[in-house]
Amino acid sequence: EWQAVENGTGNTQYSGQVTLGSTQSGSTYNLTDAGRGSHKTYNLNRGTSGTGTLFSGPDDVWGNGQASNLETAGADAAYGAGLTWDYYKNVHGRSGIRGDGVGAYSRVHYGNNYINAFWQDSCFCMTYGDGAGNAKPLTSIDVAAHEMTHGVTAATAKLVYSGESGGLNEATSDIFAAAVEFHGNNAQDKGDYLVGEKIDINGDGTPLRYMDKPSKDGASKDAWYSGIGGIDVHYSSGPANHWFYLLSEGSGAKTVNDVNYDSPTSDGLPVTGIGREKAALIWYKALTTKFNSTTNYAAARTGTLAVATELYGATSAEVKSVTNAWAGINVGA
Ligand code: ASN
Ligand code: ZN
Repeated sequence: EWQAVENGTGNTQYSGQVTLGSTQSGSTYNLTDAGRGSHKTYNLNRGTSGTGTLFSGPDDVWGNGQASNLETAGADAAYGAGLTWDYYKNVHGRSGIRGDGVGAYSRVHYGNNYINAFWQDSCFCMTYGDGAGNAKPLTSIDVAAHEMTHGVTAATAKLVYSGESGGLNEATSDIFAAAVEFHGNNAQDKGDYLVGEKIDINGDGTPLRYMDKPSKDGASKDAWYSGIGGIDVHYSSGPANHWFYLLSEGSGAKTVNDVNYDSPTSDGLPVTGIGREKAALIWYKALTTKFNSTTNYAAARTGTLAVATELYGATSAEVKSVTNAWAGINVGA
C-alpha cells in the first residue's frame, strides 16, 4: 500500500513545537519517520512488553505540550530520536545506530510510575517511563540521545558494561547526549553539559549528572583512581565526562547557553578547550576505530591521542589539550 512521506507537527513537553517525520496511509497518519530509517514511535499505554500501538490518528499533529495528553511523550521521543539520527548522520556520516540506514523504534508510557529509560539491543529499541512524583517523563532530548548511543556503542566498540569499560560506555552516552543537544540547538532545550536537567529526577531542580564537575551529584568521580572500576558505571563515567568537558571548554569558570560551569583539574594545571565539535569527533573516532570491549581509562587515553595525532598532527594544539585533559582527570604521565 502506498504511503506518503509527511512532515507533521509535534507539540512536545520539553522542546516546544517541532517538525516530526510521519507517513500518511489513506486518511491515517502514523508516527513513522520515513526520512530516518522509518523510526517508529509506539504507545505502550503502561504495558511492559511488546510494542503496544503505533502512534496514529486522523491528523498530523502530535501531542499538545502537556504530559496528560498521551501523544505528547510520543512527540518528545520521536523528536529526540530524529535529532540523534541527524547528529550521527550529518556530523559523523553514520546512517542510523548500526550505520546501516535502519531506524530503531521508541516505546513510551512504559509501566506505571517508571522513573528510567533504557536501550535494548535485543529489540533494537528505546523505552521511556513516565516518571513519578516530581520526576517528569524521561523523554528529553539528552535522555533519548543517551539511550540511542548505547546502541551505537554496542554496534562499535562493544564496551563491556562493568568495570572501567562500563564507565566509558556510560560516558560515551553522556558525551553524545550533550553533543546531540548542542547540535539540535532547540530554543527551549539548548545544549548543556548537564544530563537529564529537564526531568527533575531529584525533585529539587538539579540535573542527574554534571560533566564539568561530576562530583556535584554526590556520587560520581571527577578523576580516575585505582578502584574506579568497582563503582556503579553511572559514577565511574564521571572522569571521562569531565575529560570531555575539559577538552571542549577548558578548565575554570565558563558560561555556555546561560549555564554556569566551573571545571577543576585533578593536577591543578589548566586545560585549553578545543571546542566540543573537535572533542566529540575525537571521541567518536576513538570509539569506532580504537576502542574495544575491554578498553579502560589508560587505553582510552592512548586511543584518543592516536586519533588526535592522525587528525591534527603530533605537535598540534589539539594533541596537547587531549594530553592535558587526561592529566586533568589523573590519567597518564
Ligand atoms: N537509563 C539507564 C542508562 O541508560 C538504564 C540502563 O540501561 N542502565 O544508563
Ligand atoms: Zn546509560
